[in-house]
Amino acid sequence: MRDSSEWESTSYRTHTIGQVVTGGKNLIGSEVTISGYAESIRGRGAICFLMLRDGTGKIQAFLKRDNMDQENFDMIQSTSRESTICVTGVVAEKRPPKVAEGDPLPNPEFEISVTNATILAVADAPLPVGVTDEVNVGLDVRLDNRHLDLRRGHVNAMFLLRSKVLEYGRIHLISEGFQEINSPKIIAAAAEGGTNLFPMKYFDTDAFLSQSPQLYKQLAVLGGLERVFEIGPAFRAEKHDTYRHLNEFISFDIEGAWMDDEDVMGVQERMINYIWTKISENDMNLIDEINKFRISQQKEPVTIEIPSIPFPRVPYCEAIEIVKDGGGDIEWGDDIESHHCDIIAEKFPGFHFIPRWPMSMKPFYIHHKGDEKSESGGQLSRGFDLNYGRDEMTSGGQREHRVDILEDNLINMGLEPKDFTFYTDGFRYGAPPHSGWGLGVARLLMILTGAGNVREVVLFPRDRSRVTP
Ligand code: AMO
Repeated sequence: MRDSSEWESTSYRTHTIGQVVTGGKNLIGSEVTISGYAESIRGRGAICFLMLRDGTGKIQAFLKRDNMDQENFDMIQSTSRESTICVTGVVAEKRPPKVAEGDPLPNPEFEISVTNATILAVADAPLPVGVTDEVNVGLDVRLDNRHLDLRRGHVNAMFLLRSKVLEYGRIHLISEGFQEINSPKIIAAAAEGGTNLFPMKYFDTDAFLSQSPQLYKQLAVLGGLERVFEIGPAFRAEKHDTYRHLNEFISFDIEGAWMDDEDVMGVQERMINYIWTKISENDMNLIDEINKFRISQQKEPVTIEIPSIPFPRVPYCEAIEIVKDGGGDIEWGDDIESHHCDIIAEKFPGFHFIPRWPMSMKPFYIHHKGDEKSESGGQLSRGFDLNYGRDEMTSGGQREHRVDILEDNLINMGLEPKDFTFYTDGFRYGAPPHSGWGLGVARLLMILTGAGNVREVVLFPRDRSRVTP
């Protein structure tokens, strides 16, 4: 539920339900108008108890046939759950429940003694997804009916938390001098390899949906914007069907001039530390709401432990040794897959960076220093990942700012330099060394909410089988 103490009145309410519930003492005897969803409608004959819920709280409205328009009373008494209703009435203190002698008195609760009420919209019955009942419907049915699923307390709390994560992330980056940008999502060249692009027709030419703001955030920095960030959609035509991949996801990106990989790892860990700190200070009510549901499902509650910084650095070469020692089948030059990450996570269960990947495994824009080689002689790069348990949260790195090497990289990776002149031209007139990263927002939310699937924390997920709602 949201804190609405500062909200102004609107045409449909003088007060939010949250304002009445928390400020009820000062409102006793006053007339208020509130609007909400009918969570339950009880009572027969001449009286009716209506539990109303808005996004800020729940309150009981007490309706008496003799006190109001009788036709309206009858309609409300026979209406369906989740219908929306506007009521006007007087705030009263609810009679407190009996307490045993010596026990503390509960906080006073308030109700509305209704003088006027109207139905704003009638809900169909039955509901395809229960809002307050514990109905066991699968994720697919919930996502098909996301508009109702979102009304459930813990789902609502997850999306509030998501908004908080973005807010705190923004605040932190702005405090470190980053400015927000918006890069185009209709593009002509691939940043992250050409195989997973969604093609589209752009008037008479071919274009694609952007896989990442990568090349544009770099151009912004080359242009002198120094430190930029963007929170925006990225599209990947990947045929993955896993708990952590979507075909459209929100990428939280930064890019900064005069910074190397280590510098931007610092930005990342400070930002994550700040997000966790702020959540533990301000938003434990949301975590409690999520845990109430988790406990009802016999799931472990989530805990918010502020990750201490710096996060461990487990360089790629060391990570490979850890996996091998743990019995994993891996060789230098292989990708570190989830089952390998499980082995690393036994030693490093929280956030940990994996820096210095082989250059051959990183995109063309990643920087390498010629003399940084593995024991077997393989070229190392300034690319890194941030992992948590078995999941990758972030990729990033220092970027190649020397245009001749950048063009060699393109050729070595089978790409056409002429397709990238809009990008490489940006490096021809003086280019600062720069670095950045891209963080998958939904993956971070999986940690905070305990969700086992990114779809839980994405409003309307897009995967191979879902383009609606
Ligand atoms: P990368 O491709 O690793 O790097 O993506 C960055 C982060 O985005 C998230 N992510 C995804 N989340 C959900 N579904 C997907 N299909 C998906 N793909 C990626 C992950 C990942 O770590 N340009 C670089 C970033 C950079 O170097 O600045 C990039 O896009 O959490």
